[in-house]
Amino acid sequence: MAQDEHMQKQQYQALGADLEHRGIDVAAVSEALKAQRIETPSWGYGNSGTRFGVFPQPGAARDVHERLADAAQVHKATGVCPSVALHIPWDLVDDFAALSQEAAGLGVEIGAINPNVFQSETYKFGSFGNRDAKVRQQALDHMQQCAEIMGLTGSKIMSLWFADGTNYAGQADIRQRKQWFEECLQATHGMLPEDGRMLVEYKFFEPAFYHTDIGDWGMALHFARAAGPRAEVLVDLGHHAPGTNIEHIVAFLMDEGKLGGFHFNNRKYADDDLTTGSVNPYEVFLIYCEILNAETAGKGADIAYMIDQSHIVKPKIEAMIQSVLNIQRAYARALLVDRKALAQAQAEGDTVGAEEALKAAYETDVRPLLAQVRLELGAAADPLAAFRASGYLDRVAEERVGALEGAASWG
Ligand code: RM4
Ligand code: MN
Ligand code: MN
Repeated sequence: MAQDEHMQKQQYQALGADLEHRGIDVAAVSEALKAQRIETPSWGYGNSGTRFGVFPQPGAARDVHERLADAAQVHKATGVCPSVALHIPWDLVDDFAALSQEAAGLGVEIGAINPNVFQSETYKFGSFGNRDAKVRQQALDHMQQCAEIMGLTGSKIMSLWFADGTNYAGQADIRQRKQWFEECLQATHGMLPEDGRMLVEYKFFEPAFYHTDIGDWGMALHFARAAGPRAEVLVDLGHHAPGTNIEHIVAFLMDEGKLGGFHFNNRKYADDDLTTGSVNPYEVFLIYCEILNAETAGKGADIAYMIDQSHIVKPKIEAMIQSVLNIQRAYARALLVDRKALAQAQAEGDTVGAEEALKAAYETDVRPLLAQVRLELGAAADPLAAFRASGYLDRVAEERVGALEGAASWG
């Protein structure tokens, strides 16, 4: 161990010297990395699957209490994941104030509240877009319940995703549904606690395959504006058509002051919910570059960085830690971009030089810097190794009897 620590120190010093030489303020970069926050989702810790099957894992969390405990392990190892998003009713309990206390005891807090108006039979033809006013009201009642849960848990964010849409041409009046969405989102805005805000997520297909009521970021932006001042857009990385330039969307929304948050994950084909940065780590880096560009221009925003993943073949806690590490790496590298060199290359029409300014940062091995940041945060220099060495998974695999049954599945 002492040997490892010694190596880590040496690597950090070498990297630090290189960065200073490149004119980078290492102390400022470290501070920014220490302030980074990434929220993990309760639903990433339980058994889940695809519509073809569910492969239960030994020790997978069986209820919200165990999901919080697992999330606390991710925070302990990484030092940057102090909050946990809840999905209602998957995480419904009788006493949310007590749940909040329980979370605090574990060293974490309740983050975004995610209403669920897509699973019950009633919502077969939609929630806010349903032609039946009684169903729309039922969805609104659920929003009210979620707003109350925000009050009880101190959550500041209601995170909204709708499965609403149609499967066949002619199935419904799309224009009419848009208006119902506007009305219902406005009503939901009125339910928010005083210090709360709402995020509107979009997705271009699935489970509806002909049209989805909030199909892209432009529609989400429209609906956020229609809902009220405390509504913003949520960008889920997996919710775009293949090839979409997500960093462009990020830049656009930040300039409009309407980027509220992210659901980090990665995809190869559809809404795959794979480990963030596993398929395309460069994309995550470019997203952070756009965020930093907007921040530098005085267009910074209070962005909720959340993970939305469902781990099917990987052990869940390890997969979550991996995601956090990938996100940290992307941010760290973006912080190393020589913005002056980039601006100069842009001004001179030097396309190669501009791209090279990004690549120089992207190709830097930031692992020693992040290890140092984690040590300073009181977390583990190597979170994955530390978690594996902790024996936590073996322990819960023994304790959590029945974890191999009762699997849930969603799309
Ligand atoms: C959706 C969307 C939502 C998530 C559900 C489980 O595809 O990404 O954010 O809450 O899945
Ligand atoms: Mn999502
Ligand atoms: Mn999704």
